[in-house]
Amino acid sequence: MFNAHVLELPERRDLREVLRRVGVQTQGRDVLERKGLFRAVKLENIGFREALIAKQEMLGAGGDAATPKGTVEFSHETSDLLLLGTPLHFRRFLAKMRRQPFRCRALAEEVEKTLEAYERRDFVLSLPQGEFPLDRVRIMGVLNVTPDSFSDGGHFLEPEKAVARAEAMVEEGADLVDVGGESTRPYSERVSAEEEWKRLEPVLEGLVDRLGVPVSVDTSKPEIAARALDLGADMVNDVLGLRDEAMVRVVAKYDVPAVVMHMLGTPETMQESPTYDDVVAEVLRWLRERLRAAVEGGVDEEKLIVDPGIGFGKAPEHNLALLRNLGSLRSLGRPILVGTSRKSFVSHATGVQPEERLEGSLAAGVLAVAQGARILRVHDVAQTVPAVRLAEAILGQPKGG
Ligand code: HH2
Repeated sequence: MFNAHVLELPERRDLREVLRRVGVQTQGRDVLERKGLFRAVKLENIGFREALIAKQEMLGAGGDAATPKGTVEFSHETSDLLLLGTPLHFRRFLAKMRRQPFRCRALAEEVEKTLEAYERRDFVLSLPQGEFPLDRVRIMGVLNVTPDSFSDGGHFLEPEKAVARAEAMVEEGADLVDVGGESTRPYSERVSAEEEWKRLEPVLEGLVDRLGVPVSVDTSKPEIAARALDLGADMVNDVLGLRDEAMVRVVAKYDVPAVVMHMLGTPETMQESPTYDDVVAEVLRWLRERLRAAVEGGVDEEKLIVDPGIGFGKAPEHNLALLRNLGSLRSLGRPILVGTSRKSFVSHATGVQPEERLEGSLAAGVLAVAQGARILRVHDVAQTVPAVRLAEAILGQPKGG
């Protein structure tokens, strides 16, 4: 018999490899690469005229498009639109849409930019001390200099213990260390800038320029970020996602990388029955808007990292949906950072006690890597490193970011 079998070819490089093995010539390979991949692009707030034209053009291009019933009845002013096709279909579609009236050209440009962003995989962060390529998954070790962090609060309040823990994480394989002086766990209380700096200063002094890996400061206060950067920290991790304009100014002024994390509300309120219609689309929209505002505020886009904010203003099902669809965030064209480590959704899904969340955290982290995450923020560095290295070995080259 013929040994028929279905191949899984989600990425361009997977298809390229199969074509090579089949023995297709280089020229034919380019053509087949445009035909052998499938992409689904969802758009929101499309006017009915643009939706109808897009549907017609995508069908004409050989793909297809889904619109709600109301679009053809002209009963919706705006609607969602789902475009389905191969890169070849999209290429033909985009060429046609550019020549169409209304907002068709803008639609075509956004679709083209998004498809390109999704394929991107060559991320390099430029740090004060040099380049930090994300050509492999980087492990960010968590160091909480707080009395009340949810999993390690109070363990590293003494600066010597904190510095020793950071050094141990580097020994274990951490590629960077994230130091925080304020807990952001649900319902946690904000601490004053004085208190936060009192915790951070001696630890940062003991780490910067000594640790051998970049140091990130986990803070939402612009004045703390500025002080930490003055002391020599390399980047900012802002769980408020640069929503404070003053934080945007600090990141722009120091020209350092920054993590833009999604959170619904603030730590005090975020777990009061968070609701979304479509959590993936809403997180994506929010991050896109924050990226736009940061760039408008003078931040170099190449310095920004996105994070869906697992556990921040999300019910368990929202965390699972975000992790299941993490690859969608690649549409933003920025590297993805994820923090699943020891979070409560692990217990919710598996029934384990809070101190037994390691295995679940690793599973979630590895699945995030399979979908393109480039930085994992973890407490258990020693255990995460081999899990991630194995995932990378199975996956081959990195799968976009
Ligand atoms: N999670 C926590 C804190 N900071 N930053 C980013 N970018 N992504 C995350 O998922 C993230 C984060 C919460 O974890 P932890 O630091 O251990 O707890 P606490 O906030 O209680 O200190």
